[in-house]
Amino acid sequence: MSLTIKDYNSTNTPTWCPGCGNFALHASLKKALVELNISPSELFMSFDIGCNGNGADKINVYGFKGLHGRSIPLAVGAHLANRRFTVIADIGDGACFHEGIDHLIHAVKANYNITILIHNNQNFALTTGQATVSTQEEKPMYGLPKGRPERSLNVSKFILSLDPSFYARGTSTDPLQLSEIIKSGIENNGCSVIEVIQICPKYNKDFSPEWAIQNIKKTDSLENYNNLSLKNATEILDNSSIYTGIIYRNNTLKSFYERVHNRKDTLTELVDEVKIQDTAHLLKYFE
Ligand SMILES: Cc1ncc(C[n+]2csc(CCOP(=O)(O)OP(=O)(O)O)c2C)c(N)n1
Ligand SMILES: [Mg+2]
Repeated sequence: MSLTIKDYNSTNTPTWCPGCGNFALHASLKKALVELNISPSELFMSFDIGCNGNGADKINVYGFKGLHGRSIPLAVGAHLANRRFTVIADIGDGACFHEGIDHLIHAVKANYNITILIHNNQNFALTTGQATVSTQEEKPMYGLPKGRPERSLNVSKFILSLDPSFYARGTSTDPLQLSEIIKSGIENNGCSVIEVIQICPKYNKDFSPEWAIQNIKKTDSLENYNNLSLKNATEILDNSSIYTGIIYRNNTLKSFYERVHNRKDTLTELVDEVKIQDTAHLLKYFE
């Protein structure tokens, strides 16, 4: 029997605000999974803490919700243990670029074959809208009514500086394009970073659907845009318009397991090699 989106639906009531970009993101993800024919029992998702992480019980897959900023190492562990699973790390901008930024760097540099889905709503939403490093400079935020004093991080340029094997940017205002991006990210052999510019109607009111229509353009609309070219990718991130699509791919990079020599000829996964050890005899040393 063929898969449908209903196979991924859970019966839990969403806690997200009306109009939250998480609805669109989950719909795009489920559509992508159906079209790639990945069943709920073939997918592992790690979830973070935040509004994004509250999606953990809204999608019917194998999942684990860990500590704030730590969904990437959970995904890496799952991938290292069992490559039969498609692995996705779901994470917010706060978690990814503050608490867990070291894990992002590590995963991209190691080029584990996982997909990192960053919900970039430009704030710490679950804790009621504090500024993150991706919040626009000088923007008034919760606790900072006169504006944010720190400079922002250009997250796109930061990700590109890591020389990722795949970096794409989508938006929750275009779920069909986002679904295609997610499909390409999952199919990429390596660490795919997908940044989703996500509507947060409660704490980032400036980013409205109307604003998105005026300011967001697609790389597909550019003549001769080549996402294998670092030069093209760098130029596009300097543009005053925000472009969505696959920004950059480096398909010459080998994935982590392709570089681990001592596992090359092994047919089993690490999870198959787990042995049950009887440690009862050790207890006598503690008597
Ligand atoms: C180590 C740690 N620091 C801070 C918190 C408090 N906290 C919980 S959710 C959250 C905001 C998460 O923001 P983000 O990752 O952007 O996700 P969003 O809610 O915006 O989807 C924070 C700061 C925590 N739970 N653990
Ligand atoms: Mg956020």
